[in-house]
Amino acid sequence: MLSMPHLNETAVISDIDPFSREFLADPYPYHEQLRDLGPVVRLARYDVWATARYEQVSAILNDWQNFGSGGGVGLANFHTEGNWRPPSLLLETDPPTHTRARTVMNRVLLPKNLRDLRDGFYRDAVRMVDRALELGTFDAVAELSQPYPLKVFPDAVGIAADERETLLPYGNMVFNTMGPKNDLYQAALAPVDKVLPWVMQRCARGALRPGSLGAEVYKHADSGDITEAEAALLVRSFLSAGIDTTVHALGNALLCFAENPGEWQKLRQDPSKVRQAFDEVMRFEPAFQCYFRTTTRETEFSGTAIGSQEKIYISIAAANRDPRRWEAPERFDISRKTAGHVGFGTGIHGCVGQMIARMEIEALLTAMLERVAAIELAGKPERLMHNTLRAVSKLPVRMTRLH
Ligand code: OVM
Repeated sequence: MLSMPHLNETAVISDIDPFSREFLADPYPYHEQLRDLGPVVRLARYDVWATARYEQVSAILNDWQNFGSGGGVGLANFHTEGNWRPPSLLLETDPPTHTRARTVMNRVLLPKNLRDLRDGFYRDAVRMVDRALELGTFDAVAELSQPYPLKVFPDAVGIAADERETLLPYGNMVFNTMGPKNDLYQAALAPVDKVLPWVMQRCARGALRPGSLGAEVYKHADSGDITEAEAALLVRSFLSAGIDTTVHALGNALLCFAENPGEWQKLRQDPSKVRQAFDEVMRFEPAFQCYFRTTTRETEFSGTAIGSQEKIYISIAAANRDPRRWEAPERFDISRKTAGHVGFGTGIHGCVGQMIARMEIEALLTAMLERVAAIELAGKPERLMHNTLRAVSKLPVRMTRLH
């Protein structure tokens, strides 16, 4: 099979550039083109494979044996070129190394370790929502979607309160450098010499509050499950994966409700649907839109022969709006059945932090549901230009307080 060259005659070559300004500004028409070109497409611009259909995206994410993460989950192949940081022990590894790291993180993030965080998350949410409501009209990114996760999540991880804003250029670096070495990549990487040492200092055992999630990771170093250096890397994964994702998921949630006021009213009528509503945000507008896998060997995929050590671009956002899978995918509808969306990924690398992310977003939305009668846009939202994240950088809104 693998040596049959005719297999590749069916693979469509496209000149779509998923990291061009035009694509990033409005990806959805391009997603449709990519999906319609075929189950797997060759991107001429980067000489990589791409898939945008739900069936293929979920198949690849559930096949770590053929589609590995050890080569990194960006465009660059770590096996042939270096990277600006030591690889993540979690994101950028395959079994058995991944399994060992994931088992530790699964234990640290067990519901019993997260339960006690809920009240604090809710108190901070109430405080920030009340402050925003006093403003009435405000930038929801500056007042809510940035400061809220930046307060509650690092508190939970256990790092000191000073200089936390450094986590924003760090996250920007982590996610933008998954793209090609364009201007977005270069600008994000510029502060690396200042930012990366700061992050690693904050991951040290002695820098973490006793009883925190970070300290829990180090307990697994004490028991010999992982080394001290591996514990630091796993704490780094919290700081890498836990800020931008939640900041932008919250921004996207607020944008969805500001643009679909009827859905906010629907949710107000039944606030117990808040979890379901957030899943629809994650389907409709996943913050982490795309990433890559690297083939570990020659493989046949959807009728196309793919060589070993080849990169494949995976569009989460396109899969989540594939009309082959979803009814009226362009409609933001908090009542729909969202099960199966890939906004948190799927398979062995599926988001390990989703419980804590959900707790954060649900606490903030719940505080809002108790206080906010209506949300409306008070100006034009500004889009963040970013290689892999879809988000707003500015979201002018007016929120009306419930009496
Ligand atoms: C990590 C990491 C970084 C970015 C994202 C992510 C979505 C993990 O360093 O482990 O998961």
